[in-house]
Amino acid sequence: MAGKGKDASSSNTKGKKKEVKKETGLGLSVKKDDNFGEWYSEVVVNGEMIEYYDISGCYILRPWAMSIWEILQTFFDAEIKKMKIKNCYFPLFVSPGVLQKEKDHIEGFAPEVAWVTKSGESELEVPIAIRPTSETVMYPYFSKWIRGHRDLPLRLNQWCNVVRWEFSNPTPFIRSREFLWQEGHTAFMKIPNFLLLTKSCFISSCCRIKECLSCCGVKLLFLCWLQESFLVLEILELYRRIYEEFLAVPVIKGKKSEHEKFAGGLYTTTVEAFIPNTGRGIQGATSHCLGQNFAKMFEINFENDKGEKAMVWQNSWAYTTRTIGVMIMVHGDDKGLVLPPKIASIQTLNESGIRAEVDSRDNYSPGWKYSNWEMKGVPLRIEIGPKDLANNQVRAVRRDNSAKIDIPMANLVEQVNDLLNDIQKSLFEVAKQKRDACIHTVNTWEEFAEALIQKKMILAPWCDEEV
Ligand code: 87F
Repeated sequence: MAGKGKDASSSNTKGKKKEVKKETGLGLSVKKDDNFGEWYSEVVVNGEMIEYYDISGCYILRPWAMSIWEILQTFFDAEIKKMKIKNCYFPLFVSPGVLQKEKDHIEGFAPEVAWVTKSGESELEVPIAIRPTSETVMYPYFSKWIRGHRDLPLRLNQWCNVVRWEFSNPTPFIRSREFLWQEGHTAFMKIPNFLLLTKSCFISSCCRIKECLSCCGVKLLFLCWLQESFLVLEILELYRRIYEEFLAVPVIKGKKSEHEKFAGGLYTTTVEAFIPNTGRGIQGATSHCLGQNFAKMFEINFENDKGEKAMVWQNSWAYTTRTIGVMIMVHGDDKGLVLPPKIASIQTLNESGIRAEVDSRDNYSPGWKYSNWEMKGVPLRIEIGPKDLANNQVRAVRRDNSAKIDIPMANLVEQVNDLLNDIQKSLFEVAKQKRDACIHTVNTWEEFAEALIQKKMILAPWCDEEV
């Protein structure tokens, strides 16, 4: 191949690196452990995930990022459909009237609500809000659509964008003013527990719920919350799978404290990740049991099978494009992105179902191309040189640990599949070891403060009571 590009991978000295960066746009100017914030900004841009935009806190998601979102979306969408959850789409705009209905819980959030006040040159008679979340948009229609117990359960989901005008330090994927998410909203009638327990399908599910709840520290409420928790925890398990099975990021399932829960609900469950470089935990996704709070506000009532008026119970749950940012922060290295095979849009060997792309650009040298794909985090690179051809083999190079493996052509599909599975597993294990090495158990306030300074993830006794 005729190459006019420079081989960035072979330039180690500082001077040379700069030269390469100027000439090719390749290479990062900072190391992950030296300046994490700067490293992250460079990785998302040079890895072609993000382009900065001229409105602060808003970012362009380039195809490389969007394809990851689509893979997560395909998985989650199929799973929720199995749970009889249906997709819908509600408008982006909220009238001030309904927003006001929810004023108690929205009070703390009000500064983040963005408003449209003008069309062209004329002021709108009534300004309209842009959804920061869709409770107020959807629940008036839940109230209209739910009449009798036969209308229940109502299980809806929407894939959309929301806008929250954040003022703290915006960060691509992690904290942006507009982001993509799915938001699920369900309404159901609460069946007395003895009825549930006579159904074998629920009995077998109990075991799973019990497990999850004990890890969240909720025990006493187990029986009476059984039914409301069921979907909440099923969704939470899907969120765990998104992080652990797709993004290879270990998470901890848990229940938020009273202080941190969604104020509009009864309790909030969460998957929490940890970023070793910052020593901070980060909320991965939440699944809420709303109880009857919104049903009261929006009068979501129905006639039960005895002809009596009753009020629905509700759940809501969401995960966002933040998932991608967490994955980048956990796996990325000094060469750029490191993408787990399951979410990488380019794997190898399309025909056998492996996502692959041939880089046949003849205006770049092989070395330039290696660095380029390393920056973009492709899990496995396959090189075929004249020697390889003569020996009827190819050379595979792993992105995660740089290992080089020669593969006979005859075993290509099988070995590549094995390698991709191994990379996926190994990324998770390495991330988990790193995370676990940061977990510190403390019993006193002094130990707590010290562990915090050392950027540890703290395991401490917790009663969730104010003293
Ligand atoms: C910002 C502005 C206005 C979060 C906000 O988690 C309102 C809100 O209600 C707001 N930021 N929230 C809480 C969202 C709760 C809930 N909504 C449905 C979810 C899951 C999906």
